[in-house]
Formats: sequence, structure tokens, C-alpha cells
Amino acid sequence: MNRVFIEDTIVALATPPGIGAISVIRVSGSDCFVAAEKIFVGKIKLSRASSHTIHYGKIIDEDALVVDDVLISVFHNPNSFTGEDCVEISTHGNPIIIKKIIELLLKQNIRLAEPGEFTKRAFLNGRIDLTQAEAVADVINSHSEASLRGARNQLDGLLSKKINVLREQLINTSSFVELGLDFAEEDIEFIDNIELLKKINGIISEIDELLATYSFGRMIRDGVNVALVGKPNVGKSSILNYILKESRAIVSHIPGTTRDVIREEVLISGVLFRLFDTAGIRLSEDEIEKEGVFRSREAVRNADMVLFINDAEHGFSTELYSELEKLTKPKNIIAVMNKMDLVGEGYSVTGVAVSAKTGFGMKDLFVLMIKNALGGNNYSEKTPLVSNLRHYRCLIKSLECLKSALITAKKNLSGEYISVDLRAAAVSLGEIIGEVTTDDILNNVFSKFCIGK
Ligand SMILES: Nc1nc2c(ncn2[C@@H]2O[C@H](COP(=O)(O)OP(=O)(O)OP(=O)(O)O)[C@@H](O)[C@H]2O)c(=O)[nH]1
Ligand SMILES: [Mg+2]
Repeated sequence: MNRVFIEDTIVALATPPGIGAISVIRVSGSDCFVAAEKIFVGKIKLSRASSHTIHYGKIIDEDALVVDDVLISVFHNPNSFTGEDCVEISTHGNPIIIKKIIELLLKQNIRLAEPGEFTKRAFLNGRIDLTQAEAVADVINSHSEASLRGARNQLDGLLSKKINVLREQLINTSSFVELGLDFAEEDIEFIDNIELLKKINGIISEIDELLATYSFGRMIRDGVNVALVGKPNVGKSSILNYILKESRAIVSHIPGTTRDVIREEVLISGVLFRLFDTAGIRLSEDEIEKEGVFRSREAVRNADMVLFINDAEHGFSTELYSELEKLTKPKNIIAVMNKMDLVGEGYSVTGVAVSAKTGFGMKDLFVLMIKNALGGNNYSEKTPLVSNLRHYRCLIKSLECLKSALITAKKNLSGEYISVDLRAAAVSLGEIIGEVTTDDILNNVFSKFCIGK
């Protein structure tokens, strides 16, 4: 679906601002060759150069002074990232040079790019769909290997392909229903009610499957929020420090040491964990500690995973465990027994046995944390994952329409109602891949990008 894209030509620095070995200035649009040629002296005219070739030369200013020697990469439409004619100028990485070259380009028929505008053009020119455009931002912003793999999965179009298949099925089904309406008087049916119910149910369960990947997809993309909670003095802060390999939180033998929630990030096996060390939970008259304990409970509510820490001196607190079960899903709780160095063999343990002092059992704890984060799912690299709230919401909308279609079909009501719902369900799926868009959706998606992308 290559749409012809006649727009102004845009320029931006594509590499981070500041000093570096090289910087890359990106220019995209129909005037880019003419504009670059005006400031470039090289062996070849850029507009005549083949696509995907690189050319050495000098950038000169209005007084014919050399600004820098550069390499210019040439891309002819439609075979560029944006789908337009495009040049990328590699310069020495000095902000003064960059400023000068961009100024020289701006004096021609070129303007500064808006955030995400290169990617937006790639989308509008049909080079990528909307989920892939969003994945470009995710790839750039990934903080862990796992989130990078998730973004890669989306950029490769796994989600788009799945959505496209479902959307086509929906459109086909509603076409059959509509055909039936046209031939209602002849009493010809193109899809019988049983077949229709089967189709709708099939698509509902596929959407359910996609929705089920969301909590995993989101954790992989944004990191896993882990609350370290337990009674005072069990060694929560010691465990945090052990995991971080630094003395981040104050540790003392006095119960009630930690008051504020302490937040730190750590990568374990390529997954980002955001750890929240909290105040030990107990009844306290102390105003500050009371607030700390209040915040501990908040941390449990907001966590994807709870490390419920106990110590071998005092044993497992069933009463606090019951309280935690009310604050979060039990499957999110990992019971940990700390201070195992203080007890002999044969001590019966509820949970993972560890010692923050000696490091005993910590590897087992990490394995369990990873396992819990993956939620027992056997998702492979090829499983389409939903990790974006916008996609999640569109899927929910689509599901609601399908459920309404199902009710109508079960009541054997007129096909008109069914087809309206099926069409609406298809529109919601179309919104995910950008087949159906509004300016609001596009602005929302692309404003999150940086300039130059
Ligand atoms: N022997 C032994 N002592 C430990 C271990 N972990 C922590 N401790 C000691 O237990 C005491 C309490 O440790 P903290 O890490 O401050 O405990 P906490 O759970 O953060 O306590 P609060 O912040 O008061 O709720 C300190 O004296 C630690 O040195 C361990 O594995 N073995
Ligand atoms: Mg503490």
C-alpha cells in the first residue's frame, strides 16, 4: 500500500546531541538530494548516485568555507526507512558542526522534524504498520535484554500478523452475514447460525489468548515490580543490598530501621526487576513508622511480585502471610526464609532458604523470581505478545463487540445487529495496526518518540 507522499522535507540529528566520534544528520523528503547537493562537494551528484551507496565529500558554507568532511548515504524512495528520498550525513561528532550543517539545510526548502516524524512517515508510507512503529520506540528505549527481545518480536510483525488474520476472519464472517441479508427474501443462507457461533467463539478465544500475554508482555517491557516485605528485622534490607551488591539500604539490629520505601533496579538473567525495600510490618505508635508500614502495604498492592521475607530465628509468620494474600494475588507471593546461617541442618523451612549474610540460596531465589515473572508460560520467541496498553484496550473493545454479537446470534436475532458488532470488532483490531487511525491516535503514538527518530 505505497501511498505517494508529497510533503515537505525534514531534517534532524539522528544521534545523541553532544560530542562523539561521529554524528548522523538525517534528511528525508523529495527535496533532500537538491538541498544536500547545494552544500556538498564530492565526486558524484547525489541525485544520480544509486540507492544505498555512501559518498565522501565536503560540506561547504555560503562563503565556500569547508564546514567538515563527511560521508553521505543515499536512499531512493521507496527503499528507505521513511519510504521517501533520504540522505544521512555522517559528520565529525561536534555540536558546532552539526548546528552549522543543519542551519545550512534549513536555509533551503527544509524544516526541522517533529518528534517521531521519520517513523510517522514510514508508517504513513506503508513501510511499517502502527504496532511496528511503536516497536521502534520500544527497541530504542529497552532497558533489558528481555524487553529488547519483546520489542523485536513486535517490530518483526508477529503481533501485526496475528491481528491481521483475526481482522480478516471478522470481515469475512460479517460479509457472509451481510450477503445473507441481501438474499433474505430468497431464503438463502451463506453462513448458518451454528457455523456463525463457532466462528465468533473461535475469534473470542484467540483474542483471549492474546490478552493473556499482556501481564507478561508488560512485565518484560517495563520491568517487574518486586516488593520486599515482612516483619521488622527479618533482613529485607540485607537481601536488597545483597542483590544490588552494594550497601544501599541501612541495615541494623534494631527492628524498624527502614521507614521510607527504597527503590532500586537490577537485571537478573536479562529481566529488569524494580525492587522496593519496605518498612517491616508491625503495629507501631511511632507516627513515622506507622506511615512507613502504610507504604509497605501500598507497595504490596502495586507489586507484580512480593518477596515475603521471614527469618529462621522466628519462623514463618502465617498471620502476616494471610494479610498479604488479601493485598495481592497469592501466585505473586514468593516466601523466603532468611538467616539460614543461624540454624542447623534439619530446620524445616517454608519458602526458599537463603542467607543474606553468606549468600546461601540466593541463586535459587533468582531462579524462582525469573520463573514467577514468566508466570509458568511457555511463550516462545514466536508467540505474539501484547505489551502496550493501547493495544490491550483495543483488544478489550473488540472482545466486547464480539460478545455482544454472540448474544445476538444466540438469540437468533436479525443479522443486521450481528454484522454491526462484527464490523465494530474489526475496526478495533484495525486501530491496533493503524489500518484505522485518527489524528489523535497518531499524535499520541508519535509524540512519545524523540526528535530524529
Ligand atoms: N546472621 C544473619 N543475620 C542477618 C541476615 N540477614 C540480616 N541479618 C541481620 O539482621 C538484622 C536486621 O537486618 P535488616 O536487613 O536491617 O532487616 P530489615 O528486615 O530490613 O529490618 P527493618 O528495616 O527494621 O524492617 C541486621 O542486624 C542484619 O545484620 C542473615 O542472613 N544472617
Ligand atoms: Mg530494612
